[in-house]
Amino acid sequence: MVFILAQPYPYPLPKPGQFALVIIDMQRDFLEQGGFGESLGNEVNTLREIVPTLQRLLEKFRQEQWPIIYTLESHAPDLSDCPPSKLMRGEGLLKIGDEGPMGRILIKGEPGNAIIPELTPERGEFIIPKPGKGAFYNTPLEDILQTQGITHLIVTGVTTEVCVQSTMREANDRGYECLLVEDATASYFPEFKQATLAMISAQGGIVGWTATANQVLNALDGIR
Ligand code: C5J
Repeated sequence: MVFILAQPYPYPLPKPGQFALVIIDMQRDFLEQGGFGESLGNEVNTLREIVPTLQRLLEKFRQEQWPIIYTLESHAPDLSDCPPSKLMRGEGLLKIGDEGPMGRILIKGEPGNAIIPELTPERGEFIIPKPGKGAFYNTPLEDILQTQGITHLIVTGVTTEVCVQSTMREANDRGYECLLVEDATASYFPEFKQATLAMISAQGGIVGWTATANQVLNALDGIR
C-alpha cells in the first residue's frame, strides 16, 4: 500500500475495509461563486481542478464498496457551535451565518453547505458536519472509524493547509495512518499546498504520507 512509497514500511498493510477515502469540505461554500471562499477574496476555480481526480478515486471506492467519508464545515443555525473568535475572524464581505447568494454562509442545510453536485454522496456514504477545521473536534468521526474498524485514511479535499492538514494531524495523534493524495487536495494558495505536502511527510512521515492519485489507484488495484 502506498502509505509507504518513500521508504520501507515496517507495519502490516491494511486490508479492504480498514481504509477509507476521506473527502474534506468539497462544499459549494468553498468552490462556487458567491460562497464563503470567494467572499474572503479567493479565486475559487483553483480548487475545482481536483474534481476529476476525486471522481476517479470515488469511482474506485464505490466499485469496491470501500468506506467513503465526506466532511462539511458546517454550523448550527443559531451558531451555538461557533465560538466568537471564529465568527469575528476574516476580512471578507460575508461572515459565518450571514445571508449570501447560496443561503446563510457555512450553516447546516443551506444550499451553499452542500457537497458540490459533481461529487454528490451516495447512499451508505458517511457525511460528517464539523464545526472546526479538524474533522475530529465535536464530531462522530472517531466513533465511526472505531465502529467500522478503519485504521488507515486516504485523505483528500480542501483546503490543504487548513481543514485537510488539521484533520490529518488530529488523526495522526489518534493513531490513524494517513496518506494525503497530492493531486486530490487543493488550496487557494498553491505555495501553501506545496509547503503542507512537504511538512506532512517530512522527518520520516511525521504526520503521514503523500502520493499521487495514480500511485494510490495502482496500489489499490493490488488489494483484494
Ligand atoms: C477553511 C477549510 N479554509 N475547509 N476551511 O476555512 O479548509
